[in-house]
Amino acid sequence: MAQGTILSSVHRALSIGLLALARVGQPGAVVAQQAAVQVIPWPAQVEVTGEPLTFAGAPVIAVLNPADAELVLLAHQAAAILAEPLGRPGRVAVTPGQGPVVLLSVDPAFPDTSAEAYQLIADGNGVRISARGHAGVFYALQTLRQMVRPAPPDGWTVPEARIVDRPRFSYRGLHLDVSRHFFSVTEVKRYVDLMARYKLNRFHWHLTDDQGWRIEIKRYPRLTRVGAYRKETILLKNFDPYVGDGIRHGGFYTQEQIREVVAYAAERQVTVVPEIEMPGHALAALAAYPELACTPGPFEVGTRWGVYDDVFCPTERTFAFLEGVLTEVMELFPGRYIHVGGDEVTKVRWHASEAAQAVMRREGLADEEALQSYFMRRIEAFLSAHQRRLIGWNEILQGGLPPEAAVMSWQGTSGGIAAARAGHDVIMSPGDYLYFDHYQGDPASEPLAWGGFNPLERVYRFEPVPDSLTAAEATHVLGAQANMWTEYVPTDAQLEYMVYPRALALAEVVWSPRETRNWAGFAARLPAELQALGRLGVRYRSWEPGGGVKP
Ligand code: TNX
Repeated sequence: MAQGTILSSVHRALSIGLLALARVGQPGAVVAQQAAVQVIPWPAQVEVTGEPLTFAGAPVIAVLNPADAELVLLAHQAAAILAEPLGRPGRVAVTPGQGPVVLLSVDPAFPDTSAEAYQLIADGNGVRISARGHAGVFYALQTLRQMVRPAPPDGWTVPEARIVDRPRFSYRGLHLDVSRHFFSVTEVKRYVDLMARYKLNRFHWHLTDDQGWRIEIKRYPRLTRVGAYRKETILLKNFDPYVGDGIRHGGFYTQEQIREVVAYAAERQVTVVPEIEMPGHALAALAAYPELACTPGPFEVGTRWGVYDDVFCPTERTFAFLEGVLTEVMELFPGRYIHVGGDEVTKVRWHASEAAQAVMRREGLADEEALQSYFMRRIEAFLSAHQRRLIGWNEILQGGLPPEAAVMSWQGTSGGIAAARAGHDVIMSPGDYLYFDHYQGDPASEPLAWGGFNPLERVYRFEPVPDSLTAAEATHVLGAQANMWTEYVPTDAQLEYMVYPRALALAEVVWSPRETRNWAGFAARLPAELQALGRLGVRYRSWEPGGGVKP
């Protein structure tokens, strides 16, 4: 079906349903000020076609395809989404009825083939949203949420506009480390909910690390019974001499809770990418099962930050264990990518271990770097055999990697460039732009952070596709992701302070067309959205110079 046919069928549905148009009054001065469309991330095409429109009564949300259960669910989500700016929910009518209508439709012949693309038309008939996929409808609603305002006494107003939108990148990620500090299911859901508002669609859940194992694995109950708790946490950056706080810290998610989060995310068009760290950052697992290490142990769950020498030993026992873990992980997470870490693996134990050296001899591996590559190839083969794809931090490139494996470039973009040139898919996640554990202002007036300096504007200026890539190589850049490591982020309030508003800058980097990106425009649109976040109780950081307020 051509676009014109879709539109005319939408028009037909509307003219049946909209006998009484509820457009009231002339746009007044207040309404006129709202004429500018204020949306983050900025859409691909925005055309303001007239004066702001004002409608009486609550918006009636209708669907063009009432047999489509997922679309009907979206209509109910729409009622809640619009309640936020309007202060009261819209009314859901499954088929168009009377009154100003927000009409949702999914059309397999929608001209843009991306399931995330959509069109939104606001005119005297109301608002018409169409898309090829449900994701597109969801994103249109996030756009609309930012466009509507209440119009006293009981109505609403929206700029008359036509928006045609699609994401620049398919992978738009935000990460959360729940190992260094544990965050409850409630906070994790809120994290996902907030990211979905800005059309971010991949939640990278860093579930295991030296300082805590956070996912229940039924085959290996000691992972959470022992590995989910540390006896204390290092105080500040007090490495020398070490001083701990003496307070036990921990927690984990049951498989039921994981399923709950995965389903919650799916309803918001977010895919969860779980990370199970190997062969390094594994001390919590070794505390639970010391036989997986190259030395006898015993080990205790990490209480300080940084890199530990005790890593998984590359034995058959370890591979059997990890395959058991990954089997349960794959049952819980339906997404294509399974993140297996691979970063910061010291080779001290492997070098001194007879078992590790025997594997090197057996496999004809020249050195311990080649042994790590062998380790990753074994895991990759296992995941591939189960139709999943391995993703890991850029160190997995060392020593060679199967072409299907994807690379997350954290040490600058060079790992990503090398990976794209070698034909791997890449997610850009460089520390010097996209690490949200870095400072946002003068450390003297900020809460203690890891280091670095990534203020809002720097995040905004990140460009995921390096100029040095050819057009063909650039197609391997699937998107970008910001990482939230939580060594120095012990509370929900501080988490939100570190992530907002930087996640809004990230959203525009990964969604909006490169040529529309404009810092001044973003900064002008930001206050309205900060107000919206404030209404939700999000403890974001004020981004003006000197605006840091400790949470
Ligand atoms: C490096 S980024 C790490 C993390 C730390 C982070 C702190 C990466 C793959 N590894 O384990 O939390 O630095 O910024």
